[in-house]
Amino acid sequence: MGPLRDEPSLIIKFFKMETMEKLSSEQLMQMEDQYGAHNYHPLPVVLEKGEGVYVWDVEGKRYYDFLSAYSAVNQGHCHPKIIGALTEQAKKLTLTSRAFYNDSLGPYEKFATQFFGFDKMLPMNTGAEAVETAIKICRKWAYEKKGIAENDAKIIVCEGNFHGRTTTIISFSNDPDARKNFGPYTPGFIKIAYDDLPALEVALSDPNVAGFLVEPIQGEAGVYVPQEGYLNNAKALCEQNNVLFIADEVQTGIARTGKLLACDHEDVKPDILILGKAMSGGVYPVSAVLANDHIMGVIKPGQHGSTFGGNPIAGKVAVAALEVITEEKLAENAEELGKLFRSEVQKLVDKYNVLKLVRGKGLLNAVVINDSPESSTAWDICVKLKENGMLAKPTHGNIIRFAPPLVMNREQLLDCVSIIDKTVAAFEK
Ligand code: IF1
Repeated sequence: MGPLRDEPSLIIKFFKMETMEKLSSEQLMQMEDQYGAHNYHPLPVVLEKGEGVYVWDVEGKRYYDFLSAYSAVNQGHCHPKIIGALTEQAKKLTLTSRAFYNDSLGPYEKFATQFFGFDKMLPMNTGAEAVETAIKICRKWAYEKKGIAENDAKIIVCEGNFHGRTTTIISFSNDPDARKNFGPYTPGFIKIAYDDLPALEVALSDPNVAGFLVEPIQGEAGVYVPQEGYLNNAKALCEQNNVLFIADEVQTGIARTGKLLACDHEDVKPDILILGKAMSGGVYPVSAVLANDHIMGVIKPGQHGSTFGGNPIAGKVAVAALEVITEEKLAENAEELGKLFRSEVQKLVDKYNVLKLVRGKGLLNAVVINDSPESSTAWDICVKLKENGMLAKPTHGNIIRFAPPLVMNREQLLDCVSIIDKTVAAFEK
C-alpha cells in the first residue's frame, strides 16, 4: 500500500520547521537513504558549496574535487561567467518549447557549429538522450541514404562501453549491473572488442552496418586509452565501408583530455559527434549532436525532439561555458597538468606496492590499485582521501578515477599529489 498522502499544507509547515535549522551530514544521508531510491552508493560526504576546484561539505570542510561530476564541471564549480549567463537568462525567459522560436537557440547553434566545425547541431539535455539521438539519425541515414533495407541496420559498439542508462543503450552494454533484468533488449547492435582494428574490419564487412559508436577513451571501463592510431584507422575503415563514425565525447570532450575533443589528438573528424556534461560546465543539463547536412538532413519536423532541448537558458549557458574553455586555455592546461599528474603519480606507483599503474590523457586519469576488483581497497583509499581533503570515486572495484576541474593550477595539483602520497602510505603493509 505505501503511505497515504498527508495534507499538503501540513507537509509544507513541517518541512519548513525541519529545514529551518541546519541539517547535519548524518541527517541528510539518512534522509536520502530513507526516501530516495537506492540506485547509487555515494561516498559518505554531503556537499553544499563549490567554487573552482573546491567543494565544501555541510560542516564546512573543504575538499579538492577530483571527480568534477564525472567531467561535467571542467570549467570549475560555479564559474562566475557561466552562472552570470544562467541567472541573467533565468530572469528573462526559461522555456518556450520548440513549438516556437527563441532568441537564444539560433545564436547558440551558430556558435557551437562553428566552434566544433559542423553544418548542424541538434540540441538535447542529457548524454544518454544525445546518444539515443545519434542512433536514430544513424539508422534513418542507413535507410534513406545508404539504402539498407528497413529494420536491418546495425550499429557496431565496443565491449566495456558506457553510453548512458536508457533501455536501448543498456541493451548493448556488457556490464551486468547496467543490463541484467532490464530486458527485452533493443536489437541491431554488434559488439566487438575495444581498441581492436581487425575486429572492426571483420564487423564492417557486413553490408547492413550503418555506424560505429565509440568512446575515444573508455571512461567507465576505467579510463582505457586505446593505442595511438586507433581512432584514425577506425575512421578510415568506416569511410571505406560507407559507415558513420560516431564519437561519444560526452565524457572526453570539452578540453578534458588536453584537446577540445579527444578525437583531435588524432585529427579525426567524426561523422556524428555526441557532446554533453561540460557543454554547460555542469551548470545545466545540456547535450548536443553535431553532424553535417547530408547526415543531419534526414531528420524532418516531428521526427525527433525534446521539451527542454535547446531552451533559452541552455543556449546562453553553453555559449558561456565554451567561451570559458577558450578564454582560460583549459585544453592547454589539462594537457600540461595531466603530464605533471602522471609523472608525479608514477613516482608513487614506483614507491608503493598498493599502486599498480597510472594511465590517462590530459586530466582524465586513473590509478589501478594492486588488489582484486572484489576487494574494498580502492573504496577504502577514497574514504581516506576524503578525510585528507580530496574527493575521488572508485570504478570497477580496484580503479580510482582522477579528474579534477581543468581550472586547477600547478601548486594545487602538487598539493593533491602529496595528499595521495600521504593517504596511500597508510595502506602499505
Ligand atoms: C551515472 C561512468 C562517467 C558517458 C558517456 C554518455 C553518458 C555518459 C561516454 C550518459 C555518462 C556517467 C553517468 C554517471 C556516471 C558516469 C560515468 F562512470 F558511468 F562512466 F562519467 F565516467 N556517454 N557518464 O560517460 O550521459 O545521460 O548521464 O548525461 O551516474 O550514471 P548522461
